[in-house]
Amino acid sequence: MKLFYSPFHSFVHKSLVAAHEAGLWDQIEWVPTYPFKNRAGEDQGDRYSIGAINPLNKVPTLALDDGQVVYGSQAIIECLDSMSRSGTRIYPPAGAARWDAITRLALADTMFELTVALVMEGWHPPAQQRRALFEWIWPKLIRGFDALEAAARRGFDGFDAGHAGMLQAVSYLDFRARFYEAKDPLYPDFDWTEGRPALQAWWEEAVQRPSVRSHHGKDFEGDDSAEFCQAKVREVLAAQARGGR
Ligand SMILES: N[C@@H](CCC(=O)N[C@@H](CS)C(=O)NCC(=O)O)C(=O)O
Repeated sequence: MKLFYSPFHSFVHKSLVAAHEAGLWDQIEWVPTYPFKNRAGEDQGDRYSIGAINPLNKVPTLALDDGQVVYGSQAIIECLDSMSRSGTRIYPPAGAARWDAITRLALADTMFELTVALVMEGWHPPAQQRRALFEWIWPKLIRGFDALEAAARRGFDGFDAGHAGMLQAVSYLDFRARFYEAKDPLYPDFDWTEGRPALQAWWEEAVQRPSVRSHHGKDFEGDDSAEFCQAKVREVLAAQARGGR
């Protein structure tokens, strides 16, 4: 199977965490995809577009060997979890633990997407940035971090899909990841660790997991050309054609 994803390893990717936890790391062909190089005016048009296999043209996107495409990171990690070869499952069975895990996943993933929106807004010159957007998003992020701190204080039992989402969301906003540098008009020096010792302690332990160390902080080595990406899109389309999809 192929995973189309952006190989910036300064933050934790939950789909890579899920693949590693499931013992599927070696079953995956990594296809570097840079969705924002598709923006008009930057780079060369749609060189990395995966719109032919995912109408949203978003990463991550998983393509199974029979051509079935799974997108939406929650769908991807649930799919990987269902194929686990390691015996580890990050989706608990139906019940309180599952509702807690998928609710934390929803929180973390929304925090991640809101941070993506801030990053994109930050690409505009300061005078053109919409202050109202920052004023709308920041209270959600701060309450979100506070909710994660409260959850960490109550304590966690094991490692689940929500934790994978937390690793991604927290690391993406972290100033050390350099995705969101000190240029925010409201919180230029935001440091999520301040006043959140339980979350920080959880983070420091969680990043030691082999599934995180597999990629976090490591440069991607391999072909990340647009030609490679497009060749892999064509392979997915060919598999779909063979299967009558
Ligand atoms: N809901 C999606 C969000 C994924 C997402 O926001 N991906 C971004 C990269 S960080 C993307 O591909 N953006 C390209 C675009 O929106 O055109 C998921 O969880 O998979």
